[in-house]
Amino acid sequence: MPEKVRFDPTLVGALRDARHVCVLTGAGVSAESGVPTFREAQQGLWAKYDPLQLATPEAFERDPEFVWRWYRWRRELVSQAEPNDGHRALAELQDLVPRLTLVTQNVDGLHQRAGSRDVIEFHGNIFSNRCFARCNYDRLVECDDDTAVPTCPACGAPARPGVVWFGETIPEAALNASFAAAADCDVFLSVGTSSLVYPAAGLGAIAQEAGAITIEVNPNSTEQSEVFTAALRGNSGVILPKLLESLAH
Ligand code: BJW
Repeated sequence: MPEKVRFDPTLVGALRDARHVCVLTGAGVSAESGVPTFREAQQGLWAKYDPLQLATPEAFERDPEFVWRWYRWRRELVSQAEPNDGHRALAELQDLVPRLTLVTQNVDGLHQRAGSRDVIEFHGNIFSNRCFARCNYDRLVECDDDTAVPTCPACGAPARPGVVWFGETIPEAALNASFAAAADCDVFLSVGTSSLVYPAAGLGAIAQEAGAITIEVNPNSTEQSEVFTAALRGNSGVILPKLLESLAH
């Protein structure tokens, strides 16, 4: 990435004049904080496991202890990670436009730690425990008790991480707010997501159909690249701060 980057003036103008910006983020935005993405090479101990086989209710039913070990490893990793320039640029953007809705598929809380407000956590939060028997218990845990499989304090059933697994529905409030924001915004940014997992991957098309300028920020092309008005190729920790800089000129 050269020092001086020139973005298409139409895109910069659209962002500068936007009434409502909607941003969808994925694992790529946390990659520069050292949090591994899903569909790229995984690190260390878990390199030989497919995360997609672990993020399902069936995997939890089969071997809850094993699934908990994976989530505890990730909780530890995320606790030690710090927000990066991409997270910080999005937090800053919130104060530069009249309205910004930030929808994240990430469960790591790094946007909030960077200063973003009212973040919509589409796939939940890794630091919460939820009842696997669906008694509605769902709380952030202040300290992990390290029991192999913790129990729900409300009903005694096994507790699970408070995230959304494959085949599970998205929390209703998060889903409705995200769909409404995508349909209402005039600029939509899709940042660091492979755009493979629905319904989150459908938000860009909703925005596009509603007439928004849609921009993908990703070093690689995705299944949805064609849907977007424009692609900014590069790491979000580099592209987003430069995009913000260009707003000022
Ligand atoms: C960088 C970078 C840098 C790297 N800077 N970028 C319609 C069609 C087909 C299927 C379905 C459909 N509707 C529903 C489905 C089924 C399913 C689905 O989508 N399957 C597909 C795989 C085909 N969806 C569901 O089951 C969802 N539920 C649902 O729809 O309920 C209704 C329903 C129920 C039953 C039947 C049918 C409908 C739930 C999805 C839950 C996803 N959960 C996970 C795990 C969360 C918990 C956890 O963290 O453990 O969410 S899976 C995983 O994927 C995680 C992520 O949020 C999600 C998306 O991944 P993401 O963020 O895009 O990461 P990657 O790794 O894929 O990509 C990283 C990107 O970053 C890459 O592009 C890199 O290039 C880029 N990158 N470095 C910027 N520095």
